[in-house]
Amino acid sequence: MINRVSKGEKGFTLVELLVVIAIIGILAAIILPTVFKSVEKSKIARTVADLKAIKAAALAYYADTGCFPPNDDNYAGGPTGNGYRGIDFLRNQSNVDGWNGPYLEKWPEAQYWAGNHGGTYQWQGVYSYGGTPLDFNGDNIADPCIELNFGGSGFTDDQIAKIVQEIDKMLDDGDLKTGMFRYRPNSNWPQHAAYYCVAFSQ
Ligand SMILES: [Ca+2]
Ligand SMILES: [Ca+2]
Ligand SMILES: [Ca+2]
Repeated sequence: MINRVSKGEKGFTLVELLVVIAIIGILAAIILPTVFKSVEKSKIARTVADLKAIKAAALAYYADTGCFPPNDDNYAGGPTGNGYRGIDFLRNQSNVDGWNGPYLEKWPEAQYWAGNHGGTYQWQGVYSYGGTPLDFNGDNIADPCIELNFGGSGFTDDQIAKIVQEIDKMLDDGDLKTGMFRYRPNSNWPQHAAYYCVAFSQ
């Protein structure tokens, strides 16, 4: 009575279960990286769109005023700190003749890289780091650029390099040492930041 149903007629054997579990594992291993990859891709596409929008705004600012906005690090120590990111695009903070903005609806947030800080976009302007100009056309004169700052993002240098490599492929020439988008083309450039040139200084 008790063992009326013989083995194999009902339910799964242990071997069958193990096979199913193994197949699920293999499928997950195939699908999950694809999902992560598409999430990464959308973040990168968003970053590329943000950088292009800031570039267009900087060129519009230049067309009106004949100069590029000053480095917004000038304001970083101000009372509202990060609230000053890209401030000259939003209001005429520097009291420049011809200013006819706002040139952006709001300054884009780069918060989506990571949970807490995730880095920021900063308007770097025409800038030299300790005597090393952020120069993109080899004339040793700094060119106006946007900083993609990964400080506080929690990423390792390797992870940052991977992300900016993907951005470079979509935005520029795919080479981090050349073109309009660069990440540490030599050791004199700062760590934790990549730069997108918006124009060459005349
Ligand atoms: Ca900066
Ligand atoms: Ca230059
Ligand atoms: Ca490049």
